[in-house]
Amino acid sequence: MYRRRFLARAGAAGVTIGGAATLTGCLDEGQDVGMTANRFIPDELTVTVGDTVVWENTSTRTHTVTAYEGGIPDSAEYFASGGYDDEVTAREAWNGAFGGGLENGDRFSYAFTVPGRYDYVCIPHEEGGMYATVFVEE
Ligand SMILES: [Cu+2]
Repeated sequence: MYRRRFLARAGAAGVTIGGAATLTGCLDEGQDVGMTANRFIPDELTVTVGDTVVWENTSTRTHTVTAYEGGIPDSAEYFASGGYDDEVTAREAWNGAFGGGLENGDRFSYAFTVPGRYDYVCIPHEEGGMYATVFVEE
């Protein structure tokens, strides 16, 4: 259900999902989600269980990919750039020494093994609305 809706919208935006996602002028092969100064591109992505999503910082600002602990399925393993085990630790690390920060060209990946909805955020740009969602289908 999500996939169809996403693809319909993605088509308009020029995004192709399927092994390698591309967004002209932003994403290169092998990346699924890129980043502008204050956005994840695309901000909604639908994948299948078992898929690995690759984020790449395609901007010149430092960003994080940090899952909302209450925004992922209960049985899913927590994820955050920097490899932190939970959201509190990820936020403390960022606030303390920019832990988990992705610089231009840095990548972060996560293999989705549990279906459901995953909401995540960029800690330094949360107030600017830099958060996004991955939908994982069976
Ligand atoms: Cu950011």
